[in-house]
Amino acid sequence: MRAISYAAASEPVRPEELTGLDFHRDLADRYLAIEGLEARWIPIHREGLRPDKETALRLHHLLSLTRAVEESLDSAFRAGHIPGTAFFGRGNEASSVGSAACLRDEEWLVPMHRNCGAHLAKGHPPYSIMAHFFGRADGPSQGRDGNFHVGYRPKRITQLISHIGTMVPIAAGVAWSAKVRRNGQAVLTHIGDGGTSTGDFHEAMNFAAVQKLPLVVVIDNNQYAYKTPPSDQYACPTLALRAPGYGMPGFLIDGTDVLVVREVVSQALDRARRGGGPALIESVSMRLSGHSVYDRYADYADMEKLKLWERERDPVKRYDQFLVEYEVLTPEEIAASHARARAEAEAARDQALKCPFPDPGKVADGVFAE
Ligand SMILES: Cc1ncc(C[n+]2csc(CCOP(=O)(O)OP(=O)(O)O)c2C)c(N)n1
Ligand SMILES: [Mg+2]
Repeated sequence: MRAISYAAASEPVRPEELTGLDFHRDLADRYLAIEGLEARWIPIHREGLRPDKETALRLHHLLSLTRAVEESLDSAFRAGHIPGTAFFGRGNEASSVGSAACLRDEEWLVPMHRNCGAHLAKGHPPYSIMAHFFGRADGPSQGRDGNFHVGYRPKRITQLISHIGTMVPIAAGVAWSAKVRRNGQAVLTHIGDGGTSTGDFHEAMNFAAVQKLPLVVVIDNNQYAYKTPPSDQYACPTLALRAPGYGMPGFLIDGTDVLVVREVVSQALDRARRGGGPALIESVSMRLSGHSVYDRYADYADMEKLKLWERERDPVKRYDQFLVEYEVLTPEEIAASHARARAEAEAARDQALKCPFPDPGKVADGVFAE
């Protein structure tokens, strides 16, 4: 499966074929690639996506660790250890891990508030994430901010600005810097389906296309923006169709399959590194928990649909099943990997709970330029 060189893969799709897309049904064994005015369905050959054992274990660890870190944080919130609120990316693990795992150490990740897996895949240690959530001195913001409003400079992960949409121009700026420096690096950023309705998003996409920046933008379409479903958010059948309007290739993929995400994102990053310009990838998943820990999801969500996605498109379970079906790992190896991830997350949580709170006298340190 080669995502970018798809020309001979299938007949071009007629525009009317895209109306009434059903993300659960229509992305089960293929994805959509759009270049210029042509869109094509690319069949997914799962055998061709089979990772070697070392890669398989690494991806498994990251997916499982993401789930375990968020579950540990959730229980810590309920025990009163997290001030304010918390957002989790349950359902989004494959999109976060599969994309950020493609970045090189020296490249920048510009994540959003549901990309715990991207932080972990880029190397942000669970202890640092936990200390941040608990407002402790060892957190990157030393108690000044909360939840995934966090970056991690040693691993080139930018700090999040709360206002939805504002990080896309920043990602474009980082990519512009890479282009000016001719350092061969690409930049990866994530944005939500709701975030694509902001002016900042459009400005950044246009700028990135005009300047041919090495930027890969992943839209994590988790089918809700707080309570707003896609039908009340945008009128095009897929957000990937915006890509040709900006002048870049677009992809619509199943974002719950870590190997599909990894394949398409790595192709787009390679193209960007070679000077081919930006790409837009709509990665579809389902937000499997409420908007935040306070949200009463069942009050407004289509619970039948949610249960279907939970049963058939849970990224962690799906990858477990793939690994067994394609005989990459044994069920025992998978169970051991889950146990390791859980132990790592819980050890990080326990250690972070022992970390002192910041010294109040240092609250202004680093805030103003000397
Ligand atoms: C400009 C702006 N408006 C509102 C908010 C409050 N808010 C935070 S997350 C969110 C939902 C965003 O939805 P989406 O972009 O789909 O991302 P998701 O939360 O679904 O991952 C909202 C409304 C905000 N942070 N910034
Ligand atoms: Mg959303």
